[in-house]
Amino acid sequence: MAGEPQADCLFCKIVAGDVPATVVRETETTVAFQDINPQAPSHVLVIPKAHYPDAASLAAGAPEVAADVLREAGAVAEQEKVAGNGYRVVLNTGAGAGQTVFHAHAHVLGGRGLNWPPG
Ligand code: D5M
Repeated sequence: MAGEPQADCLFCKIVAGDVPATVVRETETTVAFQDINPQAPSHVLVIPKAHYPDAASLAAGAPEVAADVLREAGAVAEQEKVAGNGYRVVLNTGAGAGQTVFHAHAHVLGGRGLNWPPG
């Protein structure tokens, strides 16, 4: 069922505490933790605790939680002290766009200049 934990999902295992992560923030509906392969001096992932495969399905199935994820992305940027110089929130959607973990997540990147267009 939409939103239910998936046994084979890495990020569901992080939510459950079965895989370790460096958690920097947590709310009733979200968890934010350090990306294991950082692409910027500050690189944090914000995920919904509920399982949705990508941001679009999250927004369709639980729009209030999608809003929580975006709100937390901003809170992470403030907490990481990267908000002042600008930061980027990335929602890779689909393998062709670089999505490798099919549990919705927002990358929050900052602490360096970020080029446009992205690669
Ligand atoms: O982003 C998936 C991201 O998830 C990618 O930047 C690496 C990160 N990742 C993968 N495994 C872990 C663990 N165990 N802890 C923390 N971060 C992790 P995507 O947009 O799907 O390419």
